[in-house]
Amino acid sequence: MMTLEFNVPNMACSACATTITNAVTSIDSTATVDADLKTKRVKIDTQQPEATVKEEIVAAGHTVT
Ligand SMILES: [Cu+2]
Repeated sequence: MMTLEFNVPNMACSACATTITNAVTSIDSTATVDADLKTKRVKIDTQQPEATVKEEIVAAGHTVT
């Protein structure tokens, strides 16, 4: 298990956070996602590699920086 941290600047509301959470858990059902709407940061505990998780969030329509 590894903790990743991403900036997702266009994450605006809890629906965005849910979209991101669902995207991540679709590739890793054991992942935990902690999205902070104020700081636009998403913390993810996952076994998937960083690039894979990033791709999945981008595919869900969000920009990752
Ligand atoms: Cu939203």
